[in-house]
Amino acid sequence: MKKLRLLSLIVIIITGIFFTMSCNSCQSKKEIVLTESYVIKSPSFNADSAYKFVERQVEFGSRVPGTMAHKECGDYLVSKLNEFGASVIQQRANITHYDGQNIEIRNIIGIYNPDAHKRILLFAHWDSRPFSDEESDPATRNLPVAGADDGASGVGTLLEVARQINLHPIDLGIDIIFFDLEDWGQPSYSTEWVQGNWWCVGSQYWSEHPHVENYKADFGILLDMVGGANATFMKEGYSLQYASNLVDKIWSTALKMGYGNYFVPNRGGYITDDHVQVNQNHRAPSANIINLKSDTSTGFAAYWHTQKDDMRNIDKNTLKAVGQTVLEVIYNEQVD
Ligand code: AHN
Ligand code: ZN
Repeated sequence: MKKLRLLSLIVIIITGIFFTMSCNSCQSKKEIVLTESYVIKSPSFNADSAYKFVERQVEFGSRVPGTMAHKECGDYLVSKLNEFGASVIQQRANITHYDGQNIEIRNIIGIYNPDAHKRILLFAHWDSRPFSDEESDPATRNLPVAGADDGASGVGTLLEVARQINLHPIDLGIDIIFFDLEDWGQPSYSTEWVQGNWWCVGSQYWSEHPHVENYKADFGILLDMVGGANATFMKEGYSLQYASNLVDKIWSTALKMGYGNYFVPNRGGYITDDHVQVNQNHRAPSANIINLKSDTSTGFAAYWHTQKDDMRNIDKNTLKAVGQTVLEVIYNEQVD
């Protein structure tokens, strides 16, 4: 915090010098050029650290519920949240999926300042999709995705946020939830469609059975596919419908910090994602930061739900833009 204040002071002094200099010249030109300088309040988000958290998850293998990789990665996420000073609650439940299969879900929740009234909810899904149904080759489309971007990027970013919160404590309540079973919706090549909500099952379960009775947060932020190079975070439909002020806050914060090339002003479509049930069950007005594309047939990055969603697509600059924006939004909130 001391370093941060010193940095802020230096920025203010430099700005002051600049103003004094520009005013000398403005007397002759008779105009004042106001340069906007934004002083960052949050600790620095370390993208190298976040990248390693993404990589570590991918190393376990596809985190498909029911597999060893899923179990081991879940244990890893619990241990990291503990290491970063959060109290951890795990939520387990059995659900029946569209094919009649019984699946155990495991939502992992890290809590800071459990008694604080003002709370922010941060979430991402940690499971991987069991098929690569956007592959055209029938030989590969039944293989699970590596899920570097689709899953691991959001979780890795939030682990780095947790690490920073531990290093720079705040008074706000923060709840970080890693939702399970987001990505086992029926494959796009299905011929029989079973009626039901098969996407976002972990968040659906939590929204109906929160870890704390009558749980509510002041707002929530979902990170989904936040690691791709040149990602474009369009303003997603449900986010604007349920949490337009929050969308403004996030996007304007990103813009002020120079991340306007990622947080674009475009309006995106309505995406069925973990924030929908959180919003509908009034747990928190929530926005989705998700990489949306207008030049692909799916509306997502070209590698989405294919065998190509691996570490080669993960770009530290994107992780930095998202992580620093989330931290800045958090550290600008005041406890009232
Ligand atoms: C659908 O395409 C229905 N939902 C996108 C949500 C998602 C899938 N995010 C990651 N994988
Ligand atoms: Zn997916």
